[in-house]
Amino acid sequence: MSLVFSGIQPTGAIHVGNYAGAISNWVRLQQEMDCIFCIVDYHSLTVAYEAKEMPRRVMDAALDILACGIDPERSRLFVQSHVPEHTELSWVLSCVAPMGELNRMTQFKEKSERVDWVNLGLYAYPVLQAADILLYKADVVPVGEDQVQHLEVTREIARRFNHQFGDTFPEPKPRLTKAARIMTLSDPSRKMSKSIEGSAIMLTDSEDAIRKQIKRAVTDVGPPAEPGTMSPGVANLFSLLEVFAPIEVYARFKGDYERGELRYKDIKESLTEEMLRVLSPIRERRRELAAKPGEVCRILKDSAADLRSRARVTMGEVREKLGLTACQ
Ligand code: AQP
Repeated sequence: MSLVFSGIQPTGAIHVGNYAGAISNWVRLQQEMDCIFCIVDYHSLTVAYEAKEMPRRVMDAALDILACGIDPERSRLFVQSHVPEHTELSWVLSCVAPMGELNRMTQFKEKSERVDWVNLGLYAYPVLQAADILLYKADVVPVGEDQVQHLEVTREIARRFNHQFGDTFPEPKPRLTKAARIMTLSDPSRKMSKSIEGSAIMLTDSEDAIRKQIKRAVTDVGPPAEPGTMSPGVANLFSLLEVFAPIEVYARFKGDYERGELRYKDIKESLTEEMLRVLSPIRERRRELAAKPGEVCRILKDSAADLRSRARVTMGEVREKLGLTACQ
């Protein structure tokens, strides 16, 4: 059976882009595959943050993910730093990771432009991500489009390790949703992102805030890049509609668009209602879970205990292959 691994950073509240591009897929995949989901707190150390805020951020991410429908009876949900083998494998993999590939990473380039000085962790981010995935020998990785380039690095690292030390790791494949890249509603040229203030609809935003953001969504930004193509703002509304609305609603608006009869006001109103319909039970579940933080911690700790034993098996094999066996 395929093994799924995916992660999310505790860098802020989860937004509808994370839901559309990744978490909605996690919820679907857990019905048919063995799934491991991770709150990647080590990754989030690569950008500035307040240490005293971290426990709350991790808890918020866990609440959001569980409220979206991740079932702890079916899937493992854990915190990356609870399984220290992630960083151990990351060092090993950094010794086979090609710097030429890492130098090309778009996310590194974009994130380094936003800071005064660049830390090594931000550069090595894809190597730690490779360790996250390969530690469990996962073969399916549901992610948004922005992570596909990083996953290619994981595949390259797996190939190089296998070539140098013998067959050990599978080459994991990305699994994208139809809405793999949701853009900022007020600026459809930029990816919706947690760390860019005001760029996202958060799962926990009030109904009023969601209504206002969708109402103000940019639809026309001059003529389309190519005649006959949808403008980026309208394409973004359709991507969101595809995730949040039943297929008939999506098809009806697509038909309107093709006949030149699409009214932006109508698609925005419909998207608002459909999004609220999906998000309101998620918000309700989140409120219930937030009242039981002990139970949420138990889920995270039980998963970590189970995964730590799997991680130790892989690290035993890796140490053996590397010859780190003296005096054992
Ligand atoms: N705009 C997006 N559209 C579709 N998918 C997205 N993802 C992120 N943004 C979008 C996917 O969500 C998963 C978790 O993302 P992450 O938190 O690990 O890191 P990220 O890609 O860096 O997400 P953000 O929101 O942009 O966070 P910050 O601002 O902290 O960097 C991933 O599968 C990602 O592809």
